[in-house]
Amino acid sequence: MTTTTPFPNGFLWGGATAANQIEGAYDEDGKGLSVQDVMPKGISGPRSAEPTPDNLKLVGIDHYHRYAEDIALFAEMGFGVYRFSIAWSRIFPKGDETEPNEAGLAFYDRILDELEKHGIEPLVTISHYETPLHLAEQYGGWTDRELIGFYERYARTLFERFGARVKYWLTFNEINSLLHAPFMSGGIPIPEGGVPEQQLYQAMHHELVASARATRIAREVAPAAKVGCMVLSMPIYPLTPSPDDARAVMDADHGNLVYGDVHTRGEYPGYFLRTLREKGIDLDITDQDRADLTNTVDFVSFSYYMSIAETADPSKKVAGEGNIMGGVSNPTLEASEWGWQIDPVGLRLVLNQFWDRWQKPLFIVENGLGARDQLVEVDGEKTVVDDYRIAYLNDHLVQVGEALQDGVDVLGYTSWGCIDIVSASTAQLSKRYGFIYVDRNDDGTGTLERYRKKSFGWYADVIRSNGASL
Ligand code: BGP
Repeated sequence: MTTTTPFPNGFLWGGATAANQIEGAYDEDGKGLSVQDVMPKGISGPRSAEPTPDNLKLVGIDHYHRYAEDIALFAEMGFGVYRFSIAWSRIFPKGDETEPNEAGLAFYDRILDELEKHGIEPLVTISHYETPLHLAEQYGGWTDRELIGFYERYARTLFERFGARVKYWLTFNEINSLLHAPFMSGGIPIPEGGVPEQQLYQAMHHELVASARATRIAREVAPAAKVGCMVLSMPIYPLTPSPDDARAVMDADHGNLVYGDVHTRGEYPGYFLRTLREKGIDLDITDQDRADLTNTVDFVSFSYYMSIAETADPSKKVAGEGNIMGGVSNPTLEASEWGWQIDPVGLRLVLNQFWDRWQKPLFIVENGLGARDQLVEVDGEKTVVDDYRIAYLNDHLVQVGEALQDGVDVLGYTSWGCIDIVSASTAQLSKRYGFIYVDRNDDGTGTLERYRKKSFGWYADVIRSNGASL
């Protein structure tokens, strides 16, 4: 019996992580501090003056020393691609040096050696919420135009060192989160009363210019490289069919889609310029900036976890739980324990929206379910019976198949947190995403042993059958 699948031959199946959430070794081999090393409570908690022992990211899951074992487990599942980030402050410890830290570069050579050994394609995020702390404290993060030059030097160093071994590159993780998470996403210290909007939007502009310049440099230095932008995606539904709610959705959508518009069209769209006018924001945009922005990307990648609703009615504006992008809860959807509303169909909608809007190949580089897993013993083996995660992923991948049948060009899928790692929003380990359980608890105790969950075998079957087993 021939098994049919909507997934094309060569579809890239894999998983995703980020340096600050997996590596640990926060000060080893010359690594400088990043903003994550002083965020012990995650995105909404206060930063600390210095790294503190309660910050689980200082050790992470010790991937810095256990990378070979972890990559072998990814290979056992049959990964064709593995997304990871390079920690900027391993390469330039303070961020404004002129010469890179060789020990930092050598670590990622070792990662690439292991991936090559197993025939796994690397997909590298250049900056994944890991701005060097010195750039935050000395320059105010991305509010300072100088960061464009520092980022350019960093990106050029990576393309020169790894350009022959890495085909897929992402410039910034969730570049559209800066306005909502200035310190984590833009390395911008947040004063009492918040960061003035003029500074936030100027920082957004600097990142977009830096992303475009990195794209141009890749073309010069690593011609085989494919460069993508990476945005946080979230379908937004009107809370009621009223035109006012529909317009509220359009406004919210514009706030998110402008980043992909700039990366694929090479200029700011009219609706964004109107937003700036109405906010009284006068961006410093040079002629060189405008020329730089025309360096558009090869593909668009995005994270997908949930959808939200939106309304024009202030009385209904009960903030959507758990997510940084605002919106309100959708009464028709269930939510995870952290309030993220589960909507597999939303993934098909986003894939169609992005394909129709930008006509660029798409890459799903984050999707997964964070849950409190229970380690149990089955037939003498320690494991987690994570049927809830299998159901979440299966339902979402079925929708990817639907989008492929809609004619959407999807390059691949890297499930988020393919191994348990530290959560970005909560800075905890108990919000687990992995196919692999890691024995480390929120209080820092644990053996760091790895155990295959039930979803490990399930995902191996999905990959082996190229989606036919869904
Ligand atoms: C995205 C980040 C990832 C990851 C993911 C899951 O916003 O790009 O780094 O953390 O969210 O979120 P969390 O870890 O907070 O559950």
